[in-house]
Amino acid sequence: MAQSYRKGRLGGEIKKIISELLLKELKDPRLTDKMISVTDVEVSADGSYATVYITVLGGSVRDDASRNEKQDAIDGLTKASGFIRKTIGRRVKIRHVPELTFKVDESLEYGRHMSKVLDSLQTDTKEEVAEPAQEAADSAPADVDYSETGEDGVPVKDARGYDLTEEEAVQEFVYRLREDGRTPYMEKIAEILRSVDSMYIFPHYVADGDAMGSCASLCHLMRQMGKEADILMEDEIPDNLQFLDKEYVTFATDADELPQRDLCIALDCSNFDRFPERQRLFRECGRQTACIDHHKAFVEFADVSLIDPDASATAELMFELYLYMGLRIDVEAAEALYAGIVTDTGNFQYTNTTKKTHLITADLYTLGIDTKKLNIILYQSDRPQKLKLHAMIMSHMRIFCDGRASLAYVTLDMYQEAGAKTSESDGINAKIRDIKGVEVAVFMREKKDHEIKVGFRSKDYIDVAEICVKFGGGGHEHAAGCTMEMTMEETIPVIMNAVEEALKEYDEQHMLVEEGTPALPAAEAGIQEES
Ligand SMILES: [Mn+2]
Repeated sequence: MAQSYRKGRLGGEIKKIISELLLKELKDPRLTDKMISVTDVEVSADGSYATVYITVLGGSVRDDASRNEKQDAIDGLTKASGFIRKTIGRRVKIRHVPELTFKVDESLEYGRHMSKVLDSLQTDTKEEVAEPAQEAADSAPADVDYSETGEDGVPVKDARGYDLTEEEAVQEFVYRLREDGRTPYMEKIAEILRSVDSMYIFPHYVADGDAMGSCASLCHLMRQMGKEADILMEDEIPDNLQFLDKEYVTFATDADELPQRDLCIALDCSNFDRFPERQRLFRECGRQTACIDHHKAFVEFADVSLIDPDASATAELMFELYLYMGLRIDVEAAEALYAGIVTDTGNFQYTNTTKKTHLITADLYTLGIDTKKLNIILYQSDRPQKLKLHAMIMSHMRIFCDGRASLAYVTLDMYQEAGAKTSESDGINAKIRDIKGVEVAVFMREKKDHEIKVGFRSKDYIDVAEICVKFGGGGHEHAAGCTMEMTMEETIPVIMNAVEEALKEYDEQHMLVEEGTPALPAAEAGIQEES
């Protein structure tokens, strides 16, 4: 164990030195024209060679241009390896500087993680391994760490640089946080969260699982750190998310009623209109403001923002932030994050779901979440009133554009007649998108007189955010929305036209119409089968 710790330390030193050289000294254009991060350095058992793992920011593994970018980076580093080794020799006092091999860190996280776990288990069964004298001297600081940890746990420095006991090391997370373009923003937010003593946390209105889950996890962890933290809301918590509120939520819209705190932080809010009744609170009740979000159409509104449009959910990004901060994520925080991820990905069905989403979810299992309990609360606890409302909505649903579009709506009268809450119309949009052959689904909700919220979902090839932008809204490729200041009757034809146009435009671009074949005949057939 001692040996792997020292190797880890040398690897860490090498990682630091190469990262610095990449920033300042290495001038090869193959290294300066892109963002290269060193993710890990593995030193062989005898210290004679080291594998340096790098990532090159931008592009995907599959596309050939980015493959060349990566090979370029490897070539550039290999050419500079003499200079790099000399610098390492100067900075770290070791007899022999390892030979360096550079590799692109692609998708081997899990495999490398497992081999590390196995290594640690094997070393564990052996008695102390004999060490070269120089290295033993090199490891002196490690001994200090040993005495501080007490007799039970032999400390292991993990990839993120904090101490784990042996038992915890075996349980180490599958997902490993890496340095990338988000890191400076993560650092800024982390610094703020560490330094403040008090905060208000803002989910968006009509809160969903991601907004509530992200906010609850943050509120819980901040309170555990001894900080004053509360979630401020302006409307009801949906029934199936109430379990997340462990006396965290205060309903407030009046800025004069609340004392000032160090920070107001909004989670899962893509713009300033996502909490209309609490805008003054956000501006006036915090000495500074921050935001963490994952929406593509994010519009800046806080002093500091951490935005990752590739994250499936804000909760996913929150998990990474907690890792970055070295916070202990307990089972309560993990369950809140699970609620966020599982709802924002439509149970891992939406295209925002990535390998990372699954790795992080796997880690939430490691932390002990009770998925059976959570899934019953989240998905199997509907009120009969909700079903009555859905029946009313579905009875008015229309299919248009030859079965490629669907539309449904709900009015204030319908809520009242069914005895249902506003949040109980959630899920309709996905349901009417799930019809076979439907590409675009529109769900319209009367919020008040002359204010209609229009939600769009698409399945495959239509970018619904583009449609919404025309009406002053926005969102993601497959999920977007806008607000129309008209009556329901007026809104319906306007939106149907916009959808029709988007589909027509797509067909024209893809020559489906010009070739004289009906657009997607299967779609039409699909609808007929259903009826
Ligand atoms: Mn979200």
